[in-house]
Amino acid sequence: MSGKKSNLQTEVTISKSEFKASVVKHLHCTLGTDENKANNHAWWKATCAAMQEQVLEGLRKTQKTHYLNDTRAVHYFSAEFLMGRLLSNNLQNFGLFDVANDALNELGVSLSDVLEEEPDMALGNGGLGRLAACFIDSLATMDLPAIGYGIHYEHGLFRQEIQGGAQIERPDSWRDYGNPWEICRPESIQEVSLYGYVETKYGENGRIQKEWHPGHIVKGVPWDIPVVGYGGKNVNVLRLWQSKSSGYFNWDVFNAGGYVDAQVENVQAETISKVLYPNDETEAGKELRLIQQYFFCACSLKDIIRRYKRAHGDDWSRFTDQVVIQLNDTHPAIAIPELMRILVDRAELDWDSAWAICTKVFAYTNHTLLPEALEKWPARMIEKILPRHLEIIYEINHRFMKEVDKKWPGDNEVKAKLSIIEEGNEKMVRMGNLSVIGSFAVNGVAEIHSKLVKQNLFPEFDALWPGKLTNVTNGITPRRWLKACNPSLSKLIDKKVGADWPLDLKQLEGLAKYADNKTFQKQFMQVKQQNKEVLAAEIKRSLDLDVDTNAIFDVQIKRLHEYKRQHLALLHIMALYRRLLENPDYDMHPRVFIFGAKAAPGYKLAKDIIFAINKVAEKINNDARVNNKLKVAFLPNYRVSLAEKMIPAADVSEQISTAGKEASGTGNMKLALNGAITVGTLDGANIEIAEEVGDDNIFIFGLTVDEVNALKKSGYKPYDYYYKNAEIKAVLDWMETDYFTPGKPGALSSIKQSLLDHGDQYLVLADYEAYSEAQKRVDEAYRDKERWARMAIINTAKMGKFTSDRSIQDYVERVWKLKSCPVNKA
Ligand code: Z15
Repeated sequence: MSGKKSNLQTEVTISKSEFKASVVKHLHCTLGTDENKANNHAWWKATCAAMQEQVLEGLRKTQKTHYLNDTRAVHYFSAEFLMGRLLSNNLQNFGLFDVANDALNELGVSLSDVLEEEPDMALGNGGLGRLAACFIDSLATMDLPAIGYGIHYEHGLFRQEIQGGAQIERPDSWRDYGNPWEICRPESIQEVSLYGYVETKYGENGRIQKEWHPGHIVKGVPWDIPVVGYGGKNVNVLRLWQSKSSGYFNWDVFNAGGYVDAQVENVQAETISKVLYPNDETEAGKELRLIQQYFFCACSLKDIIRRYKRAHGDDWSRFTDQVVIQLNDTHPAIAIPELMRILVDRAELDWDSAWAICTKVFAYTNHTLLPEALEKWPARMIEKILPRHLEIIYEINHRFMKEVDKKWPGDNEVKAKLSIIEEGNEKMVRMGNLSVIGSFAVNGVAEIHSKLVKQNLFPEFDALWPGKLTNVTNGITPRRWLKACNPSLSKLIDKKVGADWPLDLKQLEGLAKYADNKTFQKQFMQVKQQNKEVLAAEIKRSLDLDVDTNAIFDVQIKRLHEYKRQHLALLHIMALYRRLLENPDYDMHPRVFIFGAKAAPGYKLAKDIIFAINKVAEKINNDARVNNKLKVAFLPNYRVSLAEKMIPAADVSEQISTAGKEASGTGNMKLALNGAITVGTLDGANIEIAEEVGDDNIFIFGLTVDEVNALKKSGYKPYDYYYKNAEIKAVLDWMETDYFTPGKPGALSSIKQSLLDHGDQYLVLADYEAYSEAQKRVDEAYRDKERWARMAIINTAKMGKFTSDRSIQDYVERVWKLKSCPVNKA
């Protein structure tokens, strides 16, 4: 990034006493309470309201600036935005954190307690949703005209409880007591059609006209969440759509005495934005999910077109200059046929002109190669819900097949592969193919992933349109993931390299020269120690478990998925336990393995792995023979706000996916930025992290992508590893006893079965020995305090590449062609 603003140069200057007065005013006038009666929740709301005054002033100025400059803008379409909490972030970005802290202090209130009152805005599952949140933070920070479009879910990702070791899902009701940040915009309500049929009409000039007669109409109500850029000058918006009944009232049904039935239609309309689907990387193919996708895309496109027409009327010629739409995975891919429908059926453009517009507007990000995550919808389902869209999809495909035939004449195999339609028992619409065909740019999210997208997923598309497939390596916002979550480390960094690193993360490189400095090493590790003590207190509070902060804090935090291999870590933990039981003098530095993970509610084996981790933890944590060396803590309800507490305290970062399966990973970046050392495979962004920190400052192990492929090709036999490696055998057999589940032998055996009888798809056993050996290297390195401190410092110093500002700059230059538009004064 070129812009080198100092973080002192913020737009807003409000004094402590003014802030105090504002909080008290809101306590009285917004919340109807007073300083004596108010609880922390009321203080939280009043503090948000005080902050929101500043935020909305920034929003107004930003929107005016964008309007007056008629700026080109990016529209980030995403079914998920995993925002987490906003108060601390907004205070930080406005440079008002200390002001608020002091102001509340004088009112006898603790800001950190107040911050804990805020429910996480968990409108996302994991990496993909959090990436969207980091990206809109960077867009706002970099003064880029941008709007996030998504769904205003009434219930975000479920709250996880652990009962008897097992995951229980509870509804997340983040808005039950109100959301102080969101603004309803009834003036921008949109209507969305569903179901019905298509009428074919013949115009005077012989032109065929299609008219969709919908069966249902639902309303989309927009809620705006201000997105405050660092420095507080630029405030963008995240616009989330809530579904409502359109108010269309079926009087016929009512007159027939069906008042209740008529109301049922309302209930159905309001179901659309009720709940976030909790599956990360598996497509369930549910009708409601497709309706959710179409609902938010249709609302958002209407919104974009309304704004465009306000400036340009019916002249479509400048549309592609003003509008670019980034599709966050294929979830919003239905926007492509929807824009075609608007242009062809409504604006009455000819097909070719409409297609030319479409293919200059959309760009698509692919986030996975996992076949179960690649969306396919039954053609029959699309036909029922969106009959006109299915026709349009067929027309897009028909014309595309002609193009394919020009390139590969008569090659039916390549046609079958590239077709949007998958033929078979049930015709399916492949949303990935539709996205590639309808976009002008397609990107993967890390170098290796983008390479595999080109080589394995879409090789023919790459041959057909050279240069269309590209890479933009993911990033994370250093404002939330270092400055706000790790204030002690941030202050230490400020002293060494100045305070501008949150806007220019490459400046962290300036820390490298202190990597061997004993004093700095001490300071750096002292901060880590303090953060570990804070997390230890949280572990005590949450699990009633005592952990030794001199132990290595070994952290694996991510969605529970077999490809991420939490069970590889579990086998190794069991092996350490076994080594300690067999030899009480087994030489290892004390270690606490700390997990956070949610499993999709319908993903049986993932839930079994959570259960197994908890059962093994229970046994180990209560076994005095090994307690001075080994503990396991599974922290329930992993979420953004918990990540903010875990990441600053981590010594070791577990990034152990099967090579080729993790598209990028972003937790890997957050942990390394906070001085944790990665134990990782050569997968996703781990490879680029290794390039940045150097081989001495990371623990790489395991099979590479090529080795994985070769092993699978030669016929992988997990039983070979079971019989060859006594430790693997002992540990897997242990799972079948009732040692960890007294009275219930076999309660953990589904894991063993998946690894042996079901073929161990993710090569856990093949990588076990290398992993165990890498963990010995970790142990040895940690005992050398200076070596470890040096490694940790280098990790923080070399993370500059992974700021989401760099990712966004890549998108701006290579995809969006956007110009920044700083907000005018006054
Ligand atoms: C998701 O969180 C990711 C990919 C998906 O296809 C879906 Cl549906 C959800 C993740 C990737 O697994 C992760 O490697 C990547 O860092 C993240 O998206 C952001 O790109």
